[in-house]
Amino acid sequence: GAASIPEPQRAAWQKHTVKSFEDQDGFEREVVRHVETTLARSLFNCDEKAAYAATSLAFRDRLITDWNKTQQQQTYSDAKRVYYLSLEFLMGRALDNAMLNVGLKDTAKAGLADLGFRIEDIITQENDAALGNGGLGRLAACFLDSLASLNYPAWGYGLRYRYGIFKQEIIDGYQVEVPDYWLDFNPWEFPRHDVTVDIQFYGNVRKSTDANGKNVSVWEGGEVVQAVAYDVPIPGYATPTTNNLRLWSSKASGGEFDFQKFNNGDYESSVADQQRAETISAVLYPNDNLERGKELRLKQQYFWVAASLYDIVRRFKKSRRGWSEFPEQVAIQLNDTHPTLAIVELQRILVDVEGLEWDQAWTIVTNTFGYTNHTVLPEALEKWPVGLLQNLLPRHLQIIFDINLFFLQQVEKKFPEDRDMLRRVSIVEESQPKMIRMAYLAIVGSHKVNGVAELHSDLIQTTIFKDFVAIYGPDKFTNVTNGVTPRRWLHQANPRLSELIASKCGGNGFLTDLTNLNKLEQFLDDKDFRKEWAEIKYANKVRLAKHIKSTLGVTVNPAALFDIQVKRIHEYKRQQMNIFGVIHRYLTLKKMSPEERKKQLPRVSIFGGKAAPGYWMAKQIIHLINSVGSVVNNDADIGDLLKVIFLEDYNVSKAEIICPASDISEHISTAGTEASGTSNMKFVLNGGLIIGTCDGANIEITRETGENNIFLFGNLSEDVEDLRHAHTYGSHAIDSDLDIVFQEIEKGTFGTPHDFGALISAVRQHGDYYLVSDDFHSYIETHRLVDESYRNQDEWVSKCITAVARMGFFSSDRCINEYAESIWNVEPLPIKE
Ligand code: F55
Repeated sequence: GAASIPEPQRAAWQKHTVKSFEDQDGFEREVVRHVETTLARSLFNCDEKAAYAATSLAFRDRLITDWNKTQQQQTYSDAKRVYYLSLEFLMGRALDNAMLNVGLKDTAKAGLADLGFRIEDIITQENDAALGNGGLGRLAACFLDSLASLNYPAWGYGLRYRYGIFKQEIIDGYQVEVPDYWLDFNPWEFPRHDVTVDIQFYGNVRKSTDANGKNVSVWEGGEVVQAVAYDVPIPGYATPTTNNLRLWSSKASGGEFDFQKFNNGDYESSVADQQRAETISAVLYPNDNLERGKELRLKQQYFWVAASLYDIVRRFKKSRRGWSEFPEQVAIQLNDTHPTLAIVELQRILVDVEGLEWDQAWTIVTNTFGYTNHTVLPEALEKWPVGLLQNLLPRHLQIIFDINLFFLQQVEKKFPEDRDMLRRVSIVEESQPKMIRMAYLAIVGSHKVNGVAELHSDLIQTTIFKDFVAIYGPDKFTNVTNGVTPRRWLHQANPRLSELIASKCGGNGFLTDLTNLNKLEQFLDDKDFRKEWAEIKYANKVRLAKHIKSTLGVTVNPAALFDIQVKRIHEYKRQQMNIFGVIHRYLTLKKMSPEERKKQLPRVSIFGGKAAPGYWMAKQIIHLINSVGSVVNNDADIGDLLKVIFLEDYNVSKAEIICPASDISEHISTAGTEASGTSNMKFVLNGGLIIGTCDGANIEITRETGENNIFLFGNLSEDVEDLRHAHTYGSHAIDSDLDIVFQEIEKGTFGTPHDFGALISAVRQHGDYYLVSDDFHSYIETHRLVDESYRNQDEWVSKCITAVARMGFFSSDRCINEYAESIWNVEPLPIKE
């Protein structure tokens, strides 16, 4: 263990223990100290980057004190810990969040002003930590915030990618990807060069007998890569609890170079080895909801899982408890199937390294893990070719085969003679080549499996995992509806609304118990309150309009209805339907007389989101949106009545500007395809309404906020199968309004028609898998209702306030408490000052 200072010397330590600043004067002193000493600069040489560096170092110092205290008390108390394993943590910026969580943002604002800076200019210097694709990665970040804010002893484990999700540029209407090198200055991470783990790959397995004559497997040979820990403090809101996010970075083992090769003059090969090792944590895979079976991806998964488990087991062993107590000390949550090898790795450690019997080890393993599913899309379900595993992780493949064997024996007992059942549920898919089905392995190796919204949890139990419900019974499966952290997504993103709410709800208590929002309903008829509410929304739209002007040069009218769809671009999310709807609106306006046009409600249609670099259809959608924008935005007949905006490089920090600025946001996935959605929650929380399908969490948002306060449309998930069948086997007449839109595109109104041919033929010729045509009419009709409703501003504002008042359920705090209670069996551990 680490060395500790002997008792007689501790008084000296305590006398000098670091005290962080408490007021403006203290803050300024720390900033100047960091500028002059840490950065070795001066007041003659301090730009905004330096001021950001010094400010974040000042706050970092503050966090460290609480962080150390938290880690000490969590260790000392011996409480059960949660480990959240996620290949993605979409954290965004840390400084603003840290200032608000310790309650010193106003202090910093005044201090920075005194030193000659505007706080917004300083906050925006920070690079986003963009270690994720979309909802799944951002959910992990919200969960860390809630775990700390609720005082749960919890660690996140992930990969320290050198490059996060690519930056998106739009050039001539097309997406261009630019690498995201974000680490040039990152004050929020602490390299722990003393916390390393050697990770083995390849090699082979030798059967042998140990001293007691027991059969054992020895995994030997192959190559070794070193994992180095980087720790990131995660401050809770208004609590000293500061948890840890541990990110692993890969490095060649044996130091900078392989000395032997180096000394032999084999420089090239020694540098190549080093680079190959560092490649493992080099880049985040940019696919959302698509699995592509690349060896490097599998290496990333095992590297991260093996390092994390070694670390977790090492920590457990310090408690000197028996192995059977492992699940009472450790809960591990798998964020999707990406960390499923953790199940196999723990079994390997317990059996091969610690010498436990298979069954005893397996009981420990299954009681330790929980698995969260985030999708039912078949193309997103992870499968790995047996050959790839055989080569990279030979011992793990054997263990998987054994897990499968025992599992199938159990199934066989319960369903004798049901050969087809065995084939269906086997972890090993008997295809050519054979594949390991990671979701099945995750189910078999966990004690709980959850979906992320009610409909989604029902769907997994009745479709993709139906057989497993029959095998294990329904209690193994549960729902935990997603949530978002109100600290970042209300308090930080929308400070004026947060302040107004606080003034009506008796202070900031709603930020830690979001159900307190319900007090707002009492003020529904309060004139001044409503006026301020509307003014705040308007100011947030002005802010977004400025961003649009400065980034795209397009002027939009903040008084227009802002209609926003921002999320990863995917056919199932149906941005194509949205832009077809925009074209329909444009054509309708064009047909009108100038007098008639004057009566129309002005609209700004805003899109944003990245396409996976290899997802050609998604890139076509981006191109169509931009092409429509350049025609519509320059049409003198149309003017302010319609603007079409594609915001470049949608990310967390842009979402913080966008979410507070919507009148309506679009969550229009084909029913049954969007597991939950979480931006729907962020937009409503910020006083915008939703147009959406009966999908994911939209359904629960409707139940909570009332069906008069949401615009639902489209076919239901139970009808999707039949509709698809009818497209393929019946005659498929497409919607007449949609047909008019297609004809206009084909006329060349928005540029070379050929460019958009695939988007049209997906609907006309290829079965319209996402039901764009089936839903188009009700989509257009519902947009008409939106316009109508918006014209009555009194009614509109009432809907918005009512919806916000009823959003309490969608806090990630509620969600984390549900996980803690029904899956992890952990209790909060408040940290003593
Ligand atoms: C990333 C990589 C792979 Cl290999 C597969 C999926 C992803 C990914 O980014 N998935 C994702 O974001 N899923 C989303 O998870 C959210 C949180 O649960 C849901 O709200 C959303 O519906 C779902 O699509």
